[in-house]
Amino acid sequence: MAGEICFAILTISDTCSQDTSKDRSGPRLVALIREAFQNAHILTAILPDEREQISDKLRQLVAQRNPSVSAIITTGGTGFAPRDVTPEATKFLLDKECPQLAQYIAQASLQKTKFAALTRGVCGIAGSTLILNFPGSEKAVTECFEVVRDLLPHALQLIG
Ligand code: MTE
Ligand code: CU1
Repeated sequence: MAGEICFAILTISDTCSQDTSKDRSGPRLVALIREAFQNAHILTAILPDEREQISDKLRQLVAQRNPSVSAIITTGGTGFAPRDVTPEATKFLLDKECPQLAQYIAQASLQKTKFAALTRGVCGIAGSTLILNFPGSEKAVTECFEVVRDLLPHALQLIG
């Protein structure tokens, strides 16, 4: 299965979209996925904190075929700032929410830092693609990926 999986990593940040060299969490996620899923196909993109652009990109990835995208992990735009709209852009597309998964990530994150209470990230399924919203720091994506890593193979198998 590992060789077949296609992931998409979406960095969502006004700063990183203007200067892609500032993106730390996207490349970190790519490295973590490569480590966990050898031969995984990984697409990456960087977008500003614009709700419409985020939804359009997510919709395009969910509709993609050959290869179809099994999972999209977004990083950034989950907080309380006025321009943080990643969860809204994601929810708009979801067919199913996976609140227990989001809660499990939150629970594990809160063991690391109380500031984990300041993310609003959601998890859910759109079409046959799992979408996970992670916060926008290298530390946070490392902690959040650690939580989902062992769940992903079975989760993706169930989605089909
Ligand atoms: N979750 C984990 N696991 N580790 C972290 O360091 N940082 C928090 C939170 N979630 C953090 C975390 C902080 S400080 C913020 S402001 C929110 O994620 C929102 O981050 P974002 O706006 O970059 O998405
Ligand atoms: Cu913060």
